[in-house]
Amino acid sequence: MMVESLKDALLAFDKARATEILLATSKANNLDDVFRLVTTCLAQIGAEWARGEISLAQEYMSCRICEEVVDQMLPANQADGNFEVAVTTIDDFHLLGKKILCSVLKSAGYPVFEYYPTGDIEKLARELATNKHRIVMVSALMLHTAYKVRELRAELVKLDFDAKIIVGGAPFYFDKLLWQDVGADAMGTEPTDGVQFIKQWKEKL
Ligand code: B12
Repeated sequence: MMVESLKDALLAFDKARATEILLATSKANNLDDVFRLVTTCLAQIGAEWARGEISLAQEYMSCRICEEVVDQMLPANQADGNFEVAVTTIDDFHLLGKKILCSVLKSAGYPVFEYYPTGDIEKLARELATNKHRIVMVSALMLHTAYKVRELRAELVKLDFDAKIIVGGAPFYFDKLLWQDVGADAMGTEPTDGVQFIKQWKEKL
């Protein structure tokens, strides 16, 4: 119901209506519900675009509107710890999920080092090892970028750097075993899963 209303508003480029729906969701529930609503709605919009039912402009604008509204709702940065977590995409310019994830981690008190989309996996691995990022979160929205996690793992092994890799994003939800296949240590479906994994692993690293 909410998904349909939001989708209608987004596809009509009706930012005011989309804002109303997202604000009502955040008041009635909590931010996790807002993130879930946005993710579900944009997944449907992506599927409609893939079937040729809507234009790329509608898909793009839907994401932009969500980004603008969600930006105003994201929790404040509370990060003051010294355990830094790395968050990245690999050659993937779908950045909204990563932005939300970083914000949730910071609000939970974990400083985040954000790596920007790069195709140079060897360099990324070197930087992760040099900066001693023992927990690396990768957001991947396309199948071929999800497979790049396997290359990242191989590069980290070459450097003899043991990091925990947690992945999230559409390809991992379509194929529930993909995270194991690409050599990740875990998969999260919600940004708060990232927080849980840090709590679970931090002491052991
Ligand atoms: C918006 C969108 C775009 C926008 C992106 C704008 C931007 N600045 O981000 C634009 C129009 C630019 C775009 C471009 C493309 N896109 Co696009 N896009 C989407 C769409 C509709 C929504 C993505 C999104 O923002 N979702 C909302 C966010 C909030 O959700 P999320 O990222 O999943 O994140 C949430 C959770 O997953 C979780 N999470 C995410 N990561 C992680 C990580 C961890 C560790 C944890 C714990 C949690 C977590 O937290 C978030 C909040 O809850 C998806 C559809 C889909 N199914 O996702 C297609 C989709 C990803 N795109 C697709 C494609 C094909 C493309 C293009 C190749 C199209 C083209 N021919 O040009 C390009 C490639 C761009 C590139 N090089 O990266 C395909 C990929 C298919 C595949 N098999 O790989 C999809 C699935 C659409 C489809 N159904 O076909 N896209």
